[in-house]
Amino acid sequence: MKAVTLDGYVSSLKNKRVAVIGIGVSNEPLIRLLRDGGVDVTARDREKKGEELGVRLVTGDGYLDGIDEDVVFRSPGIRPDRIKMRPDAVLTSEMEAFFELCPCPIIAVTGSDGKTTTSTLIAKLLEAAGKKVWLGGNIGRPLLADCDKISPDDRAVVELSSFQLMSMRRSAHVAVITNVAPNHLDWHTSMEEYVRAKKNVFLYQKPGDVFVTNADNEITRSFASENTRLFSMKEKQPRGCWYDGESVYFGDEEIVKRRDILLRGDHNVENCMAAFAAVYDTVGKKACVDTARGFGGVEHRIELVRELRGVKYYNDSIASSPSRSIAGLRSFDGRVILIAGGYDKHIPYDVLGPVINEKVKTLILTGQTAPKIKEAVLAAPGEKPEIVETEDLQSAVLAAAAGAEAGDTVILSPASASFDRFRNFEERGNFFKKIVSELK
Ligand code: UMA
Repeated sequence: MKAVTLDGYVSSLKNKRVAVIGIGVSNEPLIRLLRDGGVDVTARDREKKGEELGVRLVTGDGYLDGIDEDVVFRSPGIRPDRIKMRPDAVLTSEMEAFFELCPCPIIAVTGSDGKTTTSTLIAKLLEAAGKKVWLGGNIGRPLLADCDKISPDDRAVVELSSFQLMSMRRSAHVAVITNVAPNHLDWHTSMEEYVRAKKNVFLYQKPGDVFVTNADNEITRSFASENTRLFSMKEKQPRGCWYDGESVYFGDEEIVKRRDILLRGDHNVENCMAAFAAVYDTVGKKACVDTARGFGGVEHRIELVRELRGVKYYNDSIASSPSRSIAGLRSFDGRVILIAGGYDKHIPYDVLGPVINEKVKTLILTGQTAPKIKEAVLAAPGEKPEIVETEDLQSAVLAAAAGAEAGDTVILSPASASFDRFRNFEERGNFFKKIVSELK
């Protein structure tokens, strides 16, 4: 048991003045918790918001001015170096407090790609082995306010972003880094800073803790020490997970055949290996096999929506950039019917052209980027798909369904953001699923 309970922690802040910067998903429950615990809280945000919270507010321009509180909680999206506070004040965050207070072992997953799928897989594996699991973090659910409901025998699985990790000085009991590639370089000052943030997930581990990472990724491989559990698509790992082209192994033991993994694509074999390597000793082979067979994926990520008259419909609404759609298309063997197009972020589409020509037999376009995608396809070498231009997503789905035959795959993988017509990729994915479910 941890010495400090949630109540004890909140009480310890009662004789202090606390600032919470950023009134968003992570911090709202924190603000309520502190408020209800009688702590003197000021909430700050660049936007005018938070009136309903009933705490002192500093919002709009100047929200970062005059921070003289004793303890300052930072939202993930706000860089620590933008917060000018007293030298003796403490800078922390909802996630850092969670690491301090969580009474059960924490399994943390970070990486540039695959975090959400890997965290979800780990949660499913632990559940399959009978554990009560608390899944949260960057995946969208803050867990601090739940600390008093968590028992020492449970497991917390948290997805962590580099924004959260940047200021962390505690590591997880089991830390997983799926891979590292350039990302968020508009927020981090350099690639080096981004990499350094990621390393915090294992840097402060204690003896007996476990670190899992990708042997095939040059950057993460350089983090490995003797005890690291590596996973690899390419070479045998005596103390980790590996793939021989047919099956996934943990050391010498075969865990599951590729054809029994329901998730599609090599990147998902990697995600499975990362998850197995993290918890194989706790969950055993059966939980791995059952989870691989039963887990169809996280919503909106190459998610199988329905099979109708032999046609499979997949929702890959998360794919808001060409690279993400390329990964989606590559995960299918044959040529598919692709629905693409959306909000124009002014990114180049030329990389997508050759992959569409290789993997797509009918291309159904809709949205602002439709002309750019068409241009990229026409300019690229290879056999061109049939191109159909439609008014909106609904007509795109109907056109796809009308042209599809048994054995075909229809996938929404827009290679574009959703903001031309939807609030976010979830709303777009849900709309797609609704139309697909209504097909007669
Ligand atoms: N804000 C400011 N100034 C800033 C930035 C933000 O005042 O410079 C304010 C915003 O107006 C907002 C509040 O801070 O009202 C909180 O915003 P936030 O974006 O920092 O964070 P949360 O709403 O708490 O959401 C965060 C994660 N967002 C970011 O890291 C940007 C969520 O991940 C996460 O689900 C949530 O915590 C869970 O607790 C989202 C994300 O995009 C999905 N993550 C990035 C990614 O996965 O690539 C890192």
